[in-house]
This record gives sequence, C-alpha cells and structure tokens, in this order.
Amino acid sequence: MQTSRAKTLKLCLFGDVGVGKTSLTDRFITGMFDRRYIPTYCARHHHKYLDTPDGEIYIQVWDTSGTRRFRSVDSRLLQDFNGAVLLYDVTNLSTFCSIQQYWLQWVQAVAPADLRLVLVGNKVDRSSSRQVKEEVARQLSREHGVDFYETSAKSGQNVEKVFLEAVSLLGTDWDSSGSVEDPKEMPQPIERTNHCSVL
Ligand SMILES: Nc1nc2c(ncn2[C@@H]2O[C@H](COP(=O)(O)OP(=O)(O)O)[C@@H](O)[C@H]2O)c(=O)[nH]1
Ligand SMILES: [Mg+2]
Repeated sequence: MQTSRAKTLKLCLFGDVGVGKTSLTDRFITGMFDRRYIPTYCARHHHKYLDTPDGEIYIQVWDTSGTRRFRSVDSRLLQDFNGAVLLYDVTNLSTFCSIQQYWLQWVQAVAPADLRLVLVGNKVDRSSSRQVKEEVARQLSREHGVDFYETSAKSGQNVEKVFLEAVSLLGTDWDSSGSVEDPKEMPQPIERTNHCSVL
C-alpha cells in the first residue's frame, strides 16, 4: 500500500511496437520474462514500492502501446513525469531509425525541460542477430545529451539500472545495481498492480 509518506516518481516507456517495452516493464516489476508477444493496446501503468533507507519510494511505470495513434495524448502524460525511456530493438534497425527520426524529436519537443531521458537498446541476448552497433547508439545518445544502456528483458541485464536511472535514483548509496554492501539495505519490491487506461 502506498502511504502518504511515500515519495512518488513516474516514468514512461516509448518506442515502436515489439521492441520490448512490456517485457522490460514486467522484468522490472516482477523479475519475470514471458516470451509470448501480447500486444499492448493502450497505456498500462504498474507500480513498485522500494523500501529504502531514505524511506519508501513509489515508482509508477507507464508502458505505452508504441502506436503513433496515441502520441498526442501521451504528450499530456509527460508533464508530471520524472523520466522517459526510449526503447529500440538492437536486432531491428528500423526501430533504431524510428528513435532517430521520430521518438527522440517528439519527446524532446513536448517534454518538460527537466524530464530525464534514457535511450535503451533491448534484446542484447540475441547477439547473433544484432543490427544496431552499440557505438552508433552511444553516439546518438551523446548528440542528444541523454543516458544510454543496452538491456535484455530476457536475461535481466541492466534492467534495474535503466529504471533507477530514469527516475534519477541510480548511484544513490542504497541502489541495488551494485553499490550496496549490505543485502538488508537493498530496496525491496512490495506490491504489484496493473491498470489499463484507454486514453
Ligand atoms: N530475446 C528477447 N526477446 C525479447 C526481449 N524483450 C522482449 N522480447 C520479446 O519481443 C516480443 C515483443 O515484446 P513486447 O514486450 O511485447 O514489446 P512491446 O510491443 O514493445 O511492448 C515478445 O515476444 C517478447 O518476448 C529481450 O530482451 N530478449
Ligand atoms: Mg507492449
């Protein structure tokens, strides 16, 4: 349960259909991966509580459909968000082109100036099918001044880091991405809920 003391942080995922937005969200929220493809027809939001030495933190994750039809309403959502993850599939060049030609420009045009942006190449576990070189994507992230990671929702690689980075928690002295000495101090997920909103 969210308490009135919990600090709330919100983030949103954007990117083409099929890049792994739902899978990455599920991996962060539940720690699980489901290889079936279940289309997201609307924006879904999930939450996760982190019980940290600095108090309870409530992270709300919005998983969008990826269809451009929802673009205009998604921009309203961004106004009170802390971060946005722009996702492409490293095994599908056209999804990276969409980031360059569409998603980055759109988010930077409509987002509040302090929204933290993280560029993410997903499905790195499929290394033999890679079509987007890490260095090319890193260069794009430098040009736009955004953070960059490669992830796998399947293996879990870098998933926690991306979500903590997007809400500016990565590097705090309790974060669970490697800097915590005492496991008791690790943030613990408390609850999961799903909601579907037709926007
Ligand atoms: N191998 C692999 N498959 C993935 C990964 N992430 C997602 N997928 C698969 O890609 C397909 C589309 O994923 P989904 O999360 O529904 O994409 P979305 O449309 O962006 O939400 C599904 O079959 C997933 O199981 C990953 O990191 N590795
Ligand atoms: Mg989806």
